[in-house]
Amino acid sequence: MNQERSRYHIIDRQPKSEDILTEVLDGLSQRPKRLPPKLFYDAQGSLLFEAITKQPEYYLTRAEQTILDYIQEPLQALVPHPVTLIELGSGSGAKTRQLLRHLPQATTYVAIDISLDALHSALSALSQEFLHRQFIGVAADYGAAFSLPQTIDKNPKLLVYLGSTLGNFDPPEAQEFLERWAQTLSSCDALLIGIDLKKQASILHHAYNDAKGITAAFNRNVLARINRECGANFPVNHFSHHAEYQAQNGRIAMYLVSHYAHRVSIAGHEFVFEQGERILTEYSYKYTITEFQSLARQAGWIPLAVWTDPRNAFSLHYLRPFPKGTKDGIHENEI
Ligand code: SAH
Ligand code: AVI
Repeated sequence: MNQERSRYHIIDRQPKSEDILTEVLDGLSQRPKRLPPKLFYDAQGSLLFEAITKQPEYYLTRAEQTILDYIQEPLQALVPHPVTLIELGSGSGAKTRQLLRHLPQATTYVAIDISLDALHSALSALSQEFLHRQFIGVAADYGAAFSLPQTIDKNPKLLVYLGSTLGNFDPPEAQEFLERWAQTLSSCDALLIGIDLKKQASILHHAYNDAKGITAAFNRNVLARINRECGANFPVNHFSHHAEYQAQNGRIAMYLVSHYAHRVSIAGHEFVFEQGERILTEYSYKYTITEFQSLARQAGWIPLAVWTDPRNAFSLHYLRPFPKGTKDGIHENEI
């Protein structure tokens, strides 16, 4: 046990329950009511997400893993030697395992995830498989003001953000998020990011409405979590999962729909629900390759490579920050 513990180190900067309560009260005071998707990922939610990735309808994970496998050689050549991998929203670490196998030059791996349970199980497994690498976990909200641990080495960095998790931000927030990382990193560093592609609406619809109802359970679990952690009394089984593709915005929108009119109390605050009223729990934006590259450029990144799976369902992009003091990667005195 001690030996296992010593193989990785976790810095716990998880949001506190009062911060979660504040976000819940703020979100439910908006019209329409909303809850931030980061609340999905308690221990149970992380397991349910893993189960989603195994559903036949949820093509995203398999498509991205296919790409990761077939780009082993070009990726190894593009990525600096040695390199520190910094992964945002690492989840179960299944894709990290592929990356660590493909990138022997990755001497240090830093995982940043809001779910402490997911971090422990991923880092425990990875650190037992890759004995000669350094493993650090940071349990934190990467959307809040966030700094990298001071203890990480000075090697060039590869920021890794997979699963199309960027799509859970609205495009302006996504741009701001990418801008923040472009400013934090240097022009020797790089970003490897997975982005789900726009496609036929029915494929997207089924991916977020799987036949076994795992996505529905994942969606409803957020209410069970709020009941437990914020002292609320949501009648969880009286909310239905609803996910639809909103083509005009290029996004999946996921809601919880109240079956009847009722009141919910949360830590002494009361919220009225009408019959059929919806809580927005998640957007999942889809991009074309050109749309994503244009967003990334506006955020200070130069696209260097992009790969897709054989069905063109998913894209994986490799980018570098613009050198400091340049615009669009061109020195200002050259413009
Ligand atoms: N990268 C994995 C997991 C994607 S699921 C994959 O591609 O399969 C999204 C992951 O991001 C979860 O592990 C979740 O806990 C984490 N996450 C979501 N919002 C977050 C936030 N604001 N800060 C840190 N981690 C977050
Ligand atoms: C983590 N994120 C990219 C997933 C997605 O597809 O937007 C979360 C998810 N929501 C429902 N199914 C999966």
